[in-house]
Amino acid sequence: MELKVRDMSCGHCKATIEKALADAGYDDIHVDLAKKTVTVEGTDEEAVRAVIEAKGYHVE
Ligand SMILES: [Cu+2]
Repeated sequence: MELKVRDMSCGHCKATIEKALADAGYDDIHVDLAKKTVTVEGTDEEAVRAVIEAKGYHVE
């Protein structure tokens, strides 16, 4: 799935979100800072959203 996370702005944001999702057991994580998107394997959008929002970011 692909989620829009507009408040990612730099490599630190990218690393934080990648690590949080990896720690939560997700694979194939791709963060695109230019497009402000997070792509990850899986179908439970609410669960992925919770992981990202726990780090202080906002998923649209
Ligand atoms: Cu940042």
